[in-house]
Amino acid sequence: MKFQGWRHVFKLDPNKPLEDDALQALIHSGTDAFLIGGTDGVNVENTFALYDRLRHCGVPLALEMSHPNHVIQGFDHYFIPTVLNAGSPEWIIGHQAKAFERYGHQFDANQVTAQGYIVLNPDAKVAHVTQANCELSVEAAVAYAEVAHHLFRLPSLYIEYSGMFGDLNVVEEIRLALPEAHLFYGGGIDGAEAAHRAARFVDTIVVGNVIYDDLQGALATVEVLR
Ligand code: 1GP
Repeated sequence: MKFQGWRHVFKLDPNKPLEDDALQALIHSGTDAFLIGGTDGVNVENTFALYDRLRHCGVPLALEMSHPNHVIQGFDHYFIPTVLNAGSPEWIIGHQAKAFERYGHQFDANQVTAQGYIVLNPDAKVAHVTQANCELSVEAAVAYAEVAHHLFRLPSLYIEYSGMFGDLNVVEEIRLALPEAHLFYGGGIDGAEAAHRAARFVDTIVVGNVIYDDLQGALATVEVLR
């Protein structure tokens, strides 16, 4: 299934340990895809190790290419994030240009998708690393999304609250402004209820940290698919 059809995604961090039993439970959960990515301590070795454990699992695998050194062949899909409200141009276009300089010739354009991130939790690691300006009014957050969709014509947007459950008013306003954009939401989804609340306004919900904190809570989020 192409990413446009994904409703639920588990985001796996190559730098976090995950027992085989837990991985098997996630594989058989019914999720639409695994997104591999993280901010801290991710390198080509741990990314490949996780890919290797998943490559025959039957669930679509996508790599979030947040660093040009971590590209691995074989994924079903590649997302290239650009952090729209980053404080440093490196995270808007610098790393992406480096990735294409090195690997552009290997990419099938149909497998690579830009993800326009709007990072809205100032305490998230990704906010620190990218020096994101998270102090955005609702109107400003909507404007970032509109620029990304209408001017830059990015094929997907990612409303990122990593580590906290976000302000659904912001998410709803972006949805209302851009009914046709493919919206990802991630942040603080820790069970079925949070999954349902976020899924009302976006195409794809992304479930991350809870996998490592409360596996049963993580598995319960797949209920949005039923
Ligand atoms: C992180 O958006 C994802 O990039 C998921 O967020 O880890 O808070 O679930 P959580």
